[in-house]
Amino acid sequence: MATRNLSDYDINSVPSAEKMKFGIVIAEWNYHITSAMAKGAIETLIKHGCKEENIRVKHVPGSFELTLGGQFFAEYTDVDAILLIGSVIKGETPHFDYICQGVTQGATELNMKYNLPVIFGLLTTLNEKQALERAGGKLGNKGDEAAITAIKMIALQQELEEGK
Ligand code: RBF
Repeated sequence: MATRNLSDYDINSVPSAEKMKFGIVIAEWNYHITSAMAKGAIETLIKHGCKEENIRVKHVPGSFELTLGGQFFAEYTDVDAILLIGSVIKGETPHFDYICQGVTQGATELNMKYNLPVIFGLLTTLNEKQALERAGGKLGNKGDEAAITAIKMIALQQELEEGK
């Protein structure tokens, strides 16, 4: 099966992000990868109308800390969505599985607990090459995908809140 390019989307299907506020949590592990993902996410949000001052960026040490970083955003700020950006690369120990499982579970719980879009921008790859390919390389940028997902989920929430 061909892998989808993460930066390909129907531009007309994306609502305006002009009035939306975003929090981005970036893991410092594999920072050459996560910073490229965050750059993609920020550029995509701005491309769709988001104002720079409505994007707040914070860092956490590793992907395992993304969940709590996201919770801090949900508790202490008025953002409309939170993007969790991390890159976990499989090593020789089972650490990979525990971290991926922890973040997946954690992100899901934040979505439910706060009724807020918390976007899973986590690359879980077998090696660095696969991660680079998905962080602005030949398979696009998962940061772009996370940004588009955040905009769409906020728009969906607002639509239903307004009874549409
Ligand atoms: N954090 C990541 O974001 N990506 C990784 O690939 C990653 N690999 C790790 C491998 C090992 C053996 C350890 C001990 C930690 C790793 N972490 C990684 C850091 C982890 O997410 C977390 O920051 C630390 O375990 C401290 O809670």
